[in-house]
Amino acid sequence: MGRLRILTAGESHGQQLTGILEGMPAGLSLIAERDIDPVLLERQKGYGRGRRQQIEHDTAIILSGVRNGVTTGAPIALSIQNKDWVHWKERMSVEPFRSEVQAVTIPRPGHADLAGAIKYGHASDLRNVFERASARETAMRVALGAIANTLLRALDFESISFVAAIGGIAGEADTIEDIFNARQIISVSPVRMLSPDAERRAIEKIDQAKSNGDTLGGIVACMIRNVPAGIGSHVQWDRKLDGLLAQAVMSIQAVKGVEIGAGFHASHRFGSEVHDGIGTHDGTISRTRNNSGGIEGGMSTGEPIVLRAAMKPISTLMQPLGSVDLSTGESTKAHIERSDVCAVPALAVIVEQVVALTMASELLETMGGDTMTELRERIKIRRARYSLEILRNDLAQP
Ligand code: EPS
Repeated sequence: MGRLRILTAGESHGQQLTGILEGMPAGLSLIAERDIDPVLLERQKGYGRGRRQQIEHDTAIILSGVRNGVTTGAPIALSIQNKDWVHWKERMSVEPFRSEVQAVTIPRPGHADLAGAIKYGHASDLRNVFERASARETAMRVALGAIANTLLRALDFESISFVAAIGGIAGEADTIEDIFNARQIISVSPVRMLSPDAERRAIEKIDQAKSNGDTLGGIVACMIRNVPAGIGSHVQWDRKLDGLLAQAVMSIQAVKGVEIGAGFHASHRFGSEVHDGIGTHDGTISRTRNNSGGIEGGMSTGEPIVLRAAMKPISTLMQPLGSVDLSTGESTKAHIERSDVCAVPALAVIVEQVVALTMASELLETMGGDTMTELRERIKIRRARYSLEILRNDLAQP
Protein backbone atom coordinates (compact mmCIF):
# COMPACT_ATOMS: atom_id res chain seq x y z
CA MET A 1 0.00 0.00 0.00
CA GLY A 2 1.01 3.62 -0.15
CA ARG A 3 2.13 5.68 -3.10
CA LEU A 4 5.90 5.35 -2.88
CA ARG A 5 7.60 2.38 -4.45
CA ILE A 6 11.08 1.57 -3.18
CA LEU A 7 13.66 -0.91 -4.40
CA THR A 8 17.25 -1.39 -3.28
CA ALA A 9 20.00 -3.60 -4.70
CA GLY A 10 23.64 -4.21 -3.86
CA GLU A 11 25.98 -6.39 -1.83
CA SER A 12 27.96 -5.23 1.21
CA HIS A 13 31.33 -5.47 -0.61
CA GLY A 14 30.01 -5.13 -4.16
CA GLN A 15 30.65 -2.11 -6.35
CA GLN A 16 27.75 0.01 -5.18
CA LEU A 17 24.31 0.17 -3.57
CA THR A 18 21.49 1.15 -5.91
CA GLY A 19 18.06 2.50 -5.03
CA ILE A 20 14.92 3.67 -6.80
CA LEU A 21 12.16 5.78 -5.26
CA GLU A 22 9.03 6.23 -7.33
CA GLY A 23 5.94 8.31 -6.58
CA MET A 24 7.43 11.55 -5.27
CA PRO A 25 5.57 14.72 -6.27
CA ALA A 26 7.16 17.29 -8.57
CA GLY A 27 8.50 20.52 -7.16
CA LEU A 28 10.47 19.41 -4.09
CA SER A 29 13.84 21.08 -3.72
CA LEU A 30 16.34 18.20 -3.39
CA ILE A 31 20.13 18.45 -3.20
CA ALA A 32 22.15 15.36 -2.23
CA GLU A 33 24.90 17.24 -0.34
CA ARG A 34 22.32 19.13 1.70
CA ASP A 35 19.47 16.64 2.16
CA ILE A 36 20.94 13.12 1.92
CA ASP A 37 24.68 13.07 2.70
CA PRO A 38 24.47 14.53 6.25
CA VAL A 39 21.98 11.76 7.15
CA LEU A 40 24.27 9.11 5.64
CA LEU A 41 27.07 10.49 7.80
CA GLU A 42 24.87 10.25 10.93
CA ARG A 43 24.20 6.58 10.14
CA GLN A 44 27.92 5.85 9.94
CA LYS A 45 28.64 7.35 13.36
CA GLY A 46 28.26 5.69 16.73
CA TYR A 47 30.48 4.14 19.37
CA GLY A 48 30.95 0.41 18.82
CA ARG A 49 31.20 0.39 15.02
CA GLY A 50 33.95 -1.63 13.35
CA ARG A 51 36.76 -0.67 10.97
CA ARG A 52 34.52 -0.68 7.90
CA GLN A 53 33.10 2.73 8.79
CA GLN A 54 36.59 4.25 8.57
CA ILE A 55 36.83 2.97 4.99
CA GLU A 56 33.41 4.18 3.79
CA HIS A 57 32.44 7.86 3.43
CA ASP A 58 28.92 7.42 2.15
CA THR A 59 27.57 9.98 -0.30
CA ALA A 60 24.61 9.61 -2.63
CA ILE A 61 24.73 10.26 -6.36
CA ILE A 62 21.33 11.25 -7.75
CA LEU A 63 21.07 9.70 -11.23
CA SER A 64 17.53 10.63 -12.25
CA GLY A 65 14.23 12.24 -11.27
CA VAL A 66 15.79 15.56 -10.23
CA ARG A 67 16.61 18.47 -12.53
CA ASN A 68 18.09 21.80 -11.53
CA GLY A 69 17.83 20.77 -7.86
CA VAL A 70 14.06 20.06 -8.00
CA THR A 71 12.13 16.76 -8.29
CA THR A 72 10.34 16.27 -11.61
CA GLY A 73 7.89 13.55 -10.51
CA ALA A 74 9.93 10.87 -12.32
CA PRO A 75 11.53 7.93 -10.46
CA ILE A 76 14.55 9.01 -8.41
CA ALA A 77 17.53 6.68 -8.84
CA LEU A 78 20.44 6.79 -6.39
CA SER A 79 23.83 5.16 -6.11
CA ILE A 80 26.21 4.89 -3.16
CA GLN A 81 29.66 3.60 -4.06
CA ASN A 82 31.28 1.01 -1.74
CA LYS A 83 34.83 2.28 -1.22
CA ASP A 84 35.81 -1.11 0.23
CA TRP A 85 34.97 -2.79 -3.11
CA VAL A 86 38.52 -2.24 -4.43
CA HIS A 87 39.72 -4.73 -1.78
CA TRP A 88 37.02 -7.25 -2.74
CA LYS A 89 36.96 -7.04 -6.54
CA GLU A 90 38.05 -10.65 -7.09
CA ARG A 91 35.97 -12.18 -4.26
CA MET A 92 32.87 -10.22 -5.39
CA SER A 93 33.50 -10.54 -9.11
CA VAL A 94 30.35 -10.51 -11.24
CA GLU A 95 32.33 -12.34 -13.95
CA PRO A 96 33.53 -15.92 -13.25
CA PHE A 97 36.41 -15.91 -10.71
CA ARG A 98 39.86 -15.86 -12.30
CA SER A 99 41.60 -17.29 -9.23
CA GLU A 100 40.55 -19.45 -6.30
CA VAL A 101 38.29 -17.62 -3.84
CA GLN A 102 38.01 -18.95 -0.31
CA ALA A 103 34.45 -20.09 0.46
CA VAL A 104 32.68 -19.55 3.80
CA THR A 105 30.90 -22.74 4.89
CA ILE A 106 30.34 -22.25 8.65
CA PRO A 107 27.09 -20.36 9.37
CA ARG A 108 26.89 -17.81 12.21
CA PRO A 109 24.02 -18.33 14.67
CA GLY A 110 21.64 -15.37 14.44
CA HIS A 111 22.69 -14.38 10.90
CA ALA A 112 20.85 -15.13 7.64
CA ASP A 113 23.66 -17.58 6.73
CA LEU A 114 22.00 -20.94 7.43
CA ALA A 115 18.40 -20.23 6.42
CA GLY A 116 19.65 -18.48 3.26
CA ALA A 117 21.90 -21.44 2.41
CA ILE A 118 19.01 -23.87 2.75
CA LYS A 119 16.64 -21.63 0.79
CA TYR A 120 18.93 -20.67 -2.13
CA GLY A 121 21.27 -23.67 -2.20
CA HIS A 122 24.33 -21.67 -1.12
CA ALA A 123 25.82 -24.13 1.41
CA SER A 124 29.03 -24.23 -0.65
CA ASP A 125 29.60 -20.50 -0.05
CA LEU A 126 27.54 -18.58 2.49
CA ARG A 127 28.93 -15.28 1.18
CA ASN A 128 26.22 -15.53 -1.50
CA VAL A 129 23.72 -15.03 1.35
CA PHE A 130 25.34 -12.66 3.81
CA GLU A 131 26.68 -10.12 1.36
CA ARG A 132 23.07 -9.11 0.66
CA ALA A 133 21.71 -9.80 4.16
CA SER A 134 24.31 -7.38 5.58
CA ALA A 135 23.11 -4.19 7.24
CA ARG A 136 25.19 -2.33 4.66
CA GLU A 137 21.91 -2.33 2.69
CA THR A 138 20.51 0.15 5.19
CA ALA A 139 22.78 2.86 3.75
CA MET A 140 20.55 2.95 0.67
CA ARG A 141 17.31 2.78 2.66
CA VAL A 142 18.59 5.73 4.69
CA ALA A 143 19.39 7.69 1.51
CA LEU A 144 15.90 7.04 0.10
CA GLY A 145 14.37 7.78 3.50
CA ALA A 146 16.27 11.06 3.69
CA ILE A 147 14.42 12.11 0.51
CA ALA A 148 11.10 11.18 2.16
CA ASN A 149 12.16 13.17 5.23
CA THR A 150 12.98 16.16 3.00
CA LEU A 151 9.40 16.00 1.70
CA LEU A 152 7.98 15.75 5.23
CA ARG A 153 10.11 18.67 6.46
CA ALA A 154 8.92 20.80 3.54
CA LEU A 155 5.38 20.11 4.83
CA ASP A 156 6.31 21.13 8.41
CA PHE A 157 6.60 17.62 9.88
CA GLU A 158 9.47 17.32 12.38
CA SER A 159 11.18 14.02 13.19
CA ILE A 160 13.81 12.92 15.69
CA SER A 161 15.42 9.64 16.77
CA PHE A 162 17.60 8.63 19.70
CA VAL A 163 18.92 5.60 21.54
CA ALA A 164 16.73 4.73 24.52
CA ALA A 165 18.85 1.80 25.77
CA ILE A 166 21.98 -0.20 24.99
CA GLY A 167 22.42 -3.61 26.61
CA GLY A 168 19.78 -2.76 29.23
CA ILE A 169 21.27 0.65 30.15
CA ALA A 170 18.43 3.08 29.57
CA GLY A 171 18.17 6.86 29.43
CA GLU A 172 14.89 8.51 28.43
CA ALA A 173 13.42 12.03 28.72
CA ASP A 174 10.20 13.04 30.50
CA THR A 175 8.33 14.69 27.64
CA ILE A 176 8.36 14.78 23.86
CA GLU A 177 9.17 18.48 24.12
CA ASP A 178 12.34 17.61 26.10
CA ILE A 179 13.35 15.13 23.40
CA PHE A 180 12.94 17.61 20.54
CA ASN A 181 14.84 20.20 22.59
CA ALA A 182 17.72 17.73 23.04
CA ARG A 183 18.45 17.46 19.30
CA GLN A 184 21.96 18.89 19.72
CA ILE A 185 22.78 16.63 22.70
CA ILE A 186 21.65 13.54 20.76
CA SER A 187 23.62 14.39 17.64
CA VAL A 188 26.92 14.92 19.50
CA SER A 189 26.50 11.91 21.81
CA PRO A 190 28.68 9.00 20.60
CA VAL A 191 25.75 6.69 21.36
CA ARG A 192 22.87 9.11 20.45
CA MET A 193 21.64 9.03 24.05
CA LEU A 194 19.92 11.82 25.97
CA SER A 195 21.50 11.35 29.38
CA PRO A 196 25.27 11.75 29.95
CA ASP A 197 25.13 9.19 32.76
CA ALA A 198 23.47 6.52 30.57
CA GLU A 199 25.88 7.43 27.78
CA ARG A 200 28.93 6.82 29.98
CA ARG A 201 27.61 3.50 31.28
CA ALA A 202 26.57 2.36 27.78
CA ILE A 203 30.08 3.11 26.45
CA GLU A 204 31.58 1.09 29.32
CA LYS A 205 29.30 -1.81 28.48
CA ILE A 206 30.24 -1.66 24.78
CA ASP A 207 33.94 -1.74 25.79
CA GLN A 208 33.21 -4.75 28.01
CA ALA A 209 31.43 -6.55 25.15
CA LYS A 210 34.32 -5.80 22.80
CA SER A 211 36.97 -7.11 25.17
CA ASN A 212 34.92 -10.29 25.63
CA GLY A 213 34.53 -10.79 21.85
CA ASP A 214 30.82 -10.18 22.34
CA THR A 215 28.14 -7.81 20.96
CA LEU A 216 25.24 -5.69 22.25
CA GLY A 217 21.75 -4.67 21.11
CA GLY A 218 19.35 -2.06 22.43
CA ILE A 219 16.25 0.05 21.95
CA VAL A 220 15.80 3.12 19.75
CA ALA A 221 12.96 5.63 19.68
CA CYS A 222 11.62 7.74 16.84
CA MET A 223 9.08 10.56 16.98
CA ILE A 224 7.38 12.68 14.34
CA ARG A 225 5.28 15.71 15.23
CA ASN A 226 2.95 18.02 13.34
CA VAL A 227 1.44 15.04 11.51
CA PRO A 228 -2.06 15.72 10.13
CA ALA A 229 -4.82 13.41 11.39
CA GLY A 230 -6.17 10.62 9.20
CA ILE A 231 -3.06 9.22 7.51
CA GLY A 232 -3.62 5.49 7.03
CA SER A 233 -7.08 3.96 7.35
CA HIS A 234 -9.20 1.76 9.60
CA VAL A 235 -11.09 0.25 6.65
CA GLN A 236 -8.67 -2.51 5.60
CA TRP A 237 -5.88 -4.39 7.38
CA ASP A 238 -3.17 -3.46 4.91
CA ARG A 239 -3.97 0.26 5.04
CA LYS A 240 -3.43 0.62 8.79
CA LEU A 241 -0.59 3.03 9.55
CA ASP A 242 0.64 1.18 12.65
CA GLY A 243 0.79 -2.11 10.73
CA LEU A 244 2.69 -0.50 7.87
CA LEU A 245 5.18 1.19 10.20
CA ALA A 246 5.74 -2.06 12.10
CA GLN A 247 6.42 -3.95 8.87
CA ALA A 248 8.85 -1.32 7.59
CA VAL A 249 10.78 -1.09 10.88
CA MET A 250 10.76 -4.85 11.56
CA SER A 251 12.39 -5.38 8.14
CA ILE A 252 15.54 -3.56 9.29
CA GLN A 253 18.39 -5.99 9.95
CA ALA A 254 18.50 -7.27 13.59
CA VAL A 255 15.21 -5.62 14.66
CA LYS A 256 13.16 -8.08 16.73
CA GLY A 257 10.47 -5.86 18.23
CA VAL A 258 8.46 -2.76 17.31
CA GLU A 259 6.26 -0.85 19.74
CA ILE A 260 3.93 2.09 19.16
CA GLY A 261 3.09 4.49 21.98
CA ALA A 262 2.74 2.81 25.38
CA GLY A 263 2.96 -0.54 23.53
CA PHE A 264 3.69 -3.52 25.78
CA HIS A 265 3.41 -1.37 28.95
CA ALA A 266 -0.24 -0.58 28.14
CA SER A 267 -1.05 -4.27 28.58
CA HIS A 268 -0.13 -4.05 32.31
CA ARG A 269 -2.55 -1.19 33.06
CA PHE A 270 -6.29 -0.42 33.31
CA GLY A 271 -7.98 1.11 30.27
CA SER A 272 -8.59 4.31 32.25
CA GLU A 273 -4.83 4.64 32.71
CA VAL A 274 -4.08 4.07 29.06
CA HIS A 275 -6.53 5.81 26.72
CA ASP A 276 -5.99 9.44 25.84
CA GLY A 277 -8.87 11.70 26.86
CA ILE A 278 -10.49 13.94 24.22
CA GLY A 279 -11.01 17.62 24.93
CA THR A 280 -11.04 20.99 23.21
CA HIS A 281 -8.61 23.88 23.19
CA ASP A 282 -9.38 27.22 21.47
CA GLY A 283 -12.18 25.61 19.45
CA THR A 284 -10.05 22.72 18.22
CA ILE A 285 -9.92 19.06 19.28
CA SER A 286 -7.13 18.25 21.76
CA ARG A 287 -5.92 15.16 23.63
CA THR A 288 -4.95 14.86 27.29
CA ARG A 289 -1.92 12.60 26.64
CA ASN A 290 -0.46 10.41 23.90
CA ASN A 291 -0.26 6.79 25.05
CA SER A 292 -1.58 5.78 21.62
CA GLY A 293 1.68 6.99 20.06
CA GLY A 294 -0.33 9.16 17.68
CA ILE A 295 -2.24 6.29 16.04
CA GLU A 296 -5.81 5.10 16.73
CA GLY A 297 -7.69 2.68 14.46
CA GLY A 298 -4.73 2.52 12.09
CA MET A 299 -4.91 6.30 11.49
CA SER A 300 -2.80 9.19 12.68
CA THR A 301 -4.58 11.20 15.39
CA GLY A 302 -2.65 14.44 14.93
CA GLU A 303 -0.60 13.74 18.06
CA PRO A 304 3.11 12.91 17.62
CA ILE A 305 3.87 9.45 16.23
CA VAL A 306 5.96 7.59 18.83
CA LEU A 307 7.66 4.34 17.87
CA ARG A 308 10.32 2.19 19.51
CA ALA A 309 12.33 -0.66 18.01
CA ALA A 310 14.36 -3.37 19.75
CA MET A 311 17.58 -4.62 18.15
CA LYS A 312 19.14 -7.95 19.03
CA PRO A 313 22.92 -8.05 19.57
CA ILE A 314 24.89 -8.32 16.30
CA SER A 315 25.28 -11.95 15.32
CA THR A 316 28.96 -11.99 14.31
CA LEU A 317 30.84 -12.83 17.53
CA MET A 318 34.62 -12.67 17.88
CA GLN A 319 34.23 -15.43 20.52
CA PRO A 320 31.85 -17.46 18.36
CA LEU A 321 29.12 -19.88 19.38
CA GLY A 322 29.03 -23.45 18.15
CA SER A 323 28.11 -24.21 14.54
CA VAL A 324 28.55 -26.84 11.85
CA ASP A 325 30.89 -26.74 8.86
CA LEU A 326 28.46 -27.44 6.04
CA SER A 327 31.28 -28.73 3.80
CA THR A 328 32.36 -31.49 6.24
CA GLY A 329 29.39 -31.89 8.62
CA GLU A 330 31.72 -31.41 11.58
CA SER A 331 30.87 -29.38 14.66
CA THR A 332 33.05 -26.31 15.03
CA LYS A 333 33.00 -22.63 16.02
CA ALA A 334 31.00 -20.19 13.86
CA HIS A 335 32.69 -18.18 11.12
CA ILE A 336 34.33 -14.90 12.16
CA GLU A 337 33.92 -11.93 9.83
CA ARG A 338 34.96 -8.33 10.56
CA SER A 339 31.93 -6.65 12.11
CA ASP A 340 30.58 -4.13 14.63
CA VAL A 341 30.24 -4.60 18.41
CA CYS A 342 27.17 -2.37 18.68
CA ALA A 343 25.19 -0.63 15.91
CA VAL A 344 22.27 0.67 17.98
CA PRO A 345 23.13 4.39 17.34
CA ALA A 346 23.03 3.65 13.59
CA LEU A 347 19.69 1.90 14.02
CA ALA A 348 18.15 5.09 15.43
CA VAL A 349 19.04 6.95 12.22
CA ILE A 350 17.84 4.06 10.05
CA VAL A 351 14.50 3.78 11.86
CA GLU A 352 13.90 7.53 11.49
CA GLN A 353 14.38 7.36 7.71
CA VAL A 354 12.39 4.14 7.25
CA VAL A 355 9.54 5.65 9.26
CA ALA A 356 9.76 8.75 7.03
CA LEU A 357 9.40 6.55 3.93
CA THR A 358 6.23 4.94 5.28
CA MET A 359 4.79 8.23 6.52
CA ALA A 360 5.48 9.99 3.20
CA SER A 361 4.05 7.07 1.25
CA GLU A 362 0.83 7.00 3.28
CA LEU A 363 0.57 10.79 3.31
CA LEU A 364 0.71 10.82 -0.49
CA GLU A 365 -1.77 7.91 -0.66
CA THR A 366 -4.20 9.81 1.59
CA MET A 367 -3.77 13.31 0.20
CA GLY A 368 -2.86 12.64 -3.43
CA GLY A 369 -1.23 15.52 -5.29
CA ASP A 370 1.23 15.45 -8.16
CA THR A 371 2.96 18.68 -7.18
CA MET A 372 4.14 20.09 -3.86
CA THR A 373 1.67 22.94 -4.27
CA GLU A 374 -1.31 20.56 -4.53
CA LEU A 375 -0.07 18.52 -1.59
CA ARG A 376 0.39 21.63 0.59
CA GLU A 377 -3.15 22.82 -0.15
CA ARG A 378 -4.68 19.45 0.68
CA ILE A 379 -2.79 19.18 3.97
CA LYS A 380 -3.97 22.68 4.89
CA ILE A 381 -7.58 21.59 4.37
CA ARG A 382 -7.05 18.46 6.49
CA ARG A 383 -5.38 20.44 9.31
CA ALA A 384 -8.34 22.82 9.38
CA ARG A 385 -10.58 19.88 10.29
CA TYR A 386 -9.23 19.93 13.87
CA SER A 387 -11.57 22.89 14.25
CA LEU A 388 -14.85 21.84 15.91
CA GLU A 389 -16.77 24.29 13.75
CA ILE A 390 -15.42 22.85 10.50
CA LEU A 391 -15.96 19.29 11.78
CA ARG A 392 -19.62 20.11 12.59
CA ASN A 393 -20.12 21.67 9.15
CA ASP A 394 -18.71 18.49 7.59
CA LEU A 395 -21.41 16.54 9.42
CA ALA A 396 -24.13 18.88 8.12
CA GLN A 397 -23.22 18.11 4.49
CA PRO A 398 -25.47 15.49 2.85
C1 EPS B 1 27.85 -6.07 8.65
C2 EPS B 1 29.23 -6.23 8.90
C3 EPS B 1 30.16 -5.08 8.89
C4 EPS B 1 29.38 -3.80 9.15
C5 EPS B 1 28.28 -3.75 8.10
C6 EPS B 1 27.24 -4.77 8.43
O1 EPS B 1 30.75 -4.90 7.63
P1 EPS B 1 32.19 -5.46 7.28
O2 EPS B 1 32.05 -6.95 7.24
O3 EPS B 1 32.55 -4.89 5.93
O4 EPS B 1 33.13 -4.99 8.37
O5 EPS B 1 30.22 -2.67 9.13
O6 EPS B 1 27.69 -2.51 8.04
C7 EPS B 1 28.08 -1.64 7.08
C8 EPS B 1 29.05 -1.89 6.20
C9 EPS B 1 27.34 -0.38 7.10
O7 EPS B 1 27.68 0.50 6.29
O8 EPS B 1 26.44 -0.28 7.93
C10 EPS B 1 26.96 -7.23 8.59
O9 EPS B 1 27.47 -8.38 8.56
O10 EPS B 1 25.74 -7.08 8.59
